[in-house]
Amino acid sequence: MDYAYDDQNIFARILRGEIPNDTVFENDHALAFRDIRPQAPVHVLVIPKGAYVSLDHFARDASAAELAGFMAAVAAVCAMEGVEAGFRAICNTREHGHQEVPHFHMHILGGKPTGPMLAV
Ligand code: DGP
Repeated sequence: MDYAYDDQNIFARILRGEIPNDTVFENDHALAFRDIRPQAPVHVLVIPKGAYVSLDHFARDASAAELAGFMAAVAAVCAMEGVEAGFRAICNTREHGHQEVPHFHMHILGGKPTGPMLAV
């Protein structure tokens, strides 16, 4: 699999500080910020700072420190955002997964029941 990375994608530009974002949490390897089109009271995107296009790319090529840093950011967001009642984590991937932004991101959605897993 060739994971060609477009460094002009919107999240790459956010990471470079070219576009503002509503940051929730940041560490050495990940950034978490509010989705611009929230679909739940809590809708946070967690992204790695490295150039990874998708979950499978990140899972294959990220270092142990990057993997740990990303998961630490997920834990921090969940602790900060009051999702004790539960949440949904989504990683849309490529065409069949309806991925719009080609930089790996995990949606954390919560603050209300999120419905059945898929509506196709
Ligand atoms: P998807 O690639 O389909 O998993 O979703 C991309 C999400 O990114 C979508 O929910 C909207 C969000 N988004 C797109 N552009 C921006 C932006 O400039 N800022 C923020 N905060 N979110 C964005």
